[in-house]
Amino acid sequence: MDKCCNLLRDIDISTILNIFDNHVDPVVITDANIARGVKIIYVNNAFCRETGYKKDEVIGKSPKILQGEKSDRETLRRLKRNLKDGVNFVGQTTNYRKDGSEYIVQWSVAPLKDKKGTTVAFISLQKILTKLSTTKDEKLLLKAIIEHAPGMILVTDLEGIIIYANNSFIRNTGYSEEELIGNDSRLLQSGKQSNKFYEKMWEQLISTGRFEGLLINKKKDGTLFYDKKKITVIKDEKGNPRFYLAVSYDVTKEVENEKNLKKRVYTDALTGLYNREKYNIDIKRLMQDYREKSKPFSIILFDIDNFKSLNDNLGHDIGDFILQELAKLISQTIRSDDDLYRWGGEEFVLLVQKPLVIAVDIAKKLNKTIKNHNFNNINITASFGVAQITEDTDTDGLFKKADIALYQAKKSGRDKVVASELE
Ligand code: GH3
Ligand code: MG
Ligand code: MG
Repeated sequence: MDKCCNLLRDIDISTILNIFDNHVDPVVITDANIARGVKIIYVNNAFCRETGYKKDEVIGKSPKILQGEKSDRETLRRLKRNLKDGVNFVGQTTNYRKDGSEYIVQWSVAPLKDKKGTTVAFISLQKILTKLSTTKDEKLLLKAIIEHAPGMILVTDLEGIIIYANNSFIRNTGYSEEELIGNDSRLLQSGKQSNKFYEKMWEQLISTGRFEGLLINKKKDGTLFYDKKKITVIKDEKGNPRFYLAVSYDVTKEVENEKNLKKRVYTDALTGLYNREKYNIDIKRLMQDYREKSKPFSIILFDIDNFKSLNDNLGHDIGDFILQELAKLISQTIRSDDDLYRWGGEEFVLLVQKPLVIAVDIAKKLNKTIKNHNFNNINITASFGVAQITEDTDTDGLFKKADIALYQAKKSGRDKVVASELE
């Protein structure tokens, strides 16, 4: 024994118990009668606070009263073995409070010996682990997580009647809890998505138990928002569907940004018309429709006549004005299902889902419209080349045909429409 322990030898045990009484963590002392089964001879105040037992309810009882279904048998066996062998034990398991609720305890148990070296008691220093240890805590925490989650959470019954909405949902939609609970979740529908969309959503939910998609929903004040939603069916223990859980995010900003970006990518900055990138996408789609459904379409390519000299004589700004004014004029003249593109410089393309004869008529009308328009006391003309898609042409071949026709219009005096022959 070292000097330090010599000093401790004469210490009065009751002063140690006094220290334990006020210790923050539970302390339990049992007798050492392993053969009969050890009995509790001391518990401190922290033990009573944590377990709900009063001191006289546990003194003289077996520590087994703290154990239950989830107490780990193997840990308990190891504890018993260690105590028998007079060896310290460290371990953890589930224990039960007086009210039956669970907690996880970590013990460090050591034999307490008398001066002769005989084990007279076991002292167990305990720590309650701050883990979710009771169903009560669990419920409380889960409730808080759901209520304060950044995403919108909505629970409905199988008919779509709202039975729960979290804070984020309430805040974002502007509805109060009272207005939502018991109401049909369809009150959020904006009317911007077809019945078919919702039918498909329900169909998928019922057949797969899941749905993921972008909904356009409506807030209480009428504002529409993009609602990126994941819906899952919640089933009971028997596997029967009970509720729908919808978790969603308002992604309006992201969707608008993407739209603006797309718009910028596909729009010509000067005229606001579609650009060549958009043309390349659209012509592919028309080509596919033509191949699959034999829907004919034509291309009208037109180019302002003598624009260089107009620019040179009147200045670039006037040239820009003419281009913008022309874009406006043609956009107003054409039908909404025909698309106009600025191909580059003073060249434009019009895609019409019509056969050549009609396309030629449209081109002639545009030719006249441009010639008769007053561009701030400036008059201009344009030349047109028209071609229709045929079995043996691809998109490049089609454009080339229109370009050749346009070239012929220029060569034969400008201000006219030339159609590429249909082979
Ligand atoms: P043609 O009748 O044969 O088409 O003759 P053109 O002078 O119209 O054709 P050319 O290709 O020789 O000249 C096109 C001119 O278009 C050259 C350029 O000054 C002008 N241009 C091209 N893009 C712009 C633009 O964005 N703004 C302005 N102001 N002018 C442009
Ligand atoms: Mg020109
Ligand atoms: Mg040109």
